[in-house]
Parts: sequence; structure tokens; C-alpha cells
Amino acid sequence: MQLIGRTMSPFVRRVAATLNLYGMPFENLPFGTATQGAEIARFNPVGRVPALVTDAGEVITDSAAIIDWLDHQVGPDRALTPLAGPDRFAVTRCLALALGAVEKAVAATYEKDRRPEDKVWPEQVEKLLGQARGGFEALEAGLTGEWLALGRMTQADVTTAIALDAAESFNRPAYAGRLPRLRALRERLNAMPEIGGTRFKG
Ligand SMILES: N[C@@H](CCC(=O)N[C@@H](CS)C(=O)NCC(=O)O)C(=O)O
Repeated sequence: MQLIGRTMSPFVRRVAATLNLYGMPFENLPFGTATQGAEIARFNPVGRVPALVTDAGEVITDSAAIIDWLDHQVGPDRALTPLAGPDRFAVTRCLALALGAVEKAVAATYEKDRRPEDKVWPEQVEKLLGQARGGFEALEAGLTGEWLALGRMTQADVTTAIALDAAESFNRPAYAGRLPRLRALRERLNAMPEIGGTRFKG
């Protein structure tokens, strides 16, 4: 299998970590969105990463669709998101917060770093960062035990840890002194080579 995109992207990284946790080997084609749009568009007409090329040569885009496909490959006993029932909802409601938060963190970075300086709108950057923090604070409030859902490690934990890593790498001061429980969860997960090993090294 081939995973398109650099693990600097939290969406790419959560797919890479899931592949590792499921023991599925893959080759990473680390195309960057800022300069390699044409290469990315060969795999994803929407021009975003991640995309996954399966061993059958099929291309799946969007981390949620890719991870759903991976979950169905490993089956209900190993899937990090339960495939059905109330347990699935317990995980997906956390995922909505983590993905929502990191989408806003990414949008804040694009707003700040990808526009000509005179076109940057500081109020919008602050609004986006506030939305990102809102999502993480809600997850922090819900983290009362060891894991975010179901009393065991799920995709909610994997994605939240990776989302927080990314949000902080984009803008460390925005999160300073906040989110102690999520940070502790993140450290535990990053100590696992399947997850910590996917940190972007470029
Ligand atoms: N919902 C998508 C979001 C993917 C996404 O926004 N990827 C960013 C990189 S972090 C991207 O490709 N941005 C380039 C662009 O939108 O032009 C997913 O979960 O895969």
C-alpha cells in the first residue's frame, strides 16, 4: 500500500499510525501540500492529503474514509473504532471534536502562513485558534479516566494525541499551560513506536 502525504499533516499521520497499529506495511510518498499540489492531484482530485493506494490499486481519499476501510479490513475484534452500535458513537463523538479542533488549527496556520502578509486577518486567526482550543478543552473535560472512550485505547485517543501534537507544532503559545490530561495521554501514546514513530521528522 502507498500512503500519500507527509506526516506533518495530522490527517496523514493518523492513517500512518493506524496502519502501524494494525501491522499493515506501507510505503509513504511524502508529497507536501504547499509545493507538490500536482503530484497530490494525481491521487486525489480534491488536492488534499492523505490518499491511500490499496494493494488492489484502488485509491481512497480522506482520513475518515481510509481509516473506516482499514477498520473493516481488520474486522470488529481489532478495529480501533467499533464498527457498529453505541460503542461506535462513544468513539465517533470524540473523533468529531478532535478532528474539528485540528481542522481549525490547520486553518489558522493556512490563514497566517499561506497568505501574503497584507492579506492576513488577525481576528480570523484568533477566532480559528479559539475554535481549536474549544474542541481540545471539551476533550480534556471528558477525559476522566485513562482513555477517552470505552475504557480502552481507541481511535479517539490515537487521533486526539496526533491532533494535539499538530496543533502545538503549528502554534505552541496558543496551548501553553492548558490541557494537562490530554498531554499526559499524548505522552503515553507517543511512547508507543507505532504512534511516536510517525512524528514528522522533516
Ligand atoms: N477531512 C480531510 C482533511 C484533509 C486535509 O485538510 N489535509 C490538508 C493537509 S493537513 C491538505 O491536504 N490541505 C491542502 C489543501 O486543502 O489545499 C481528512 O481527514 O483527510
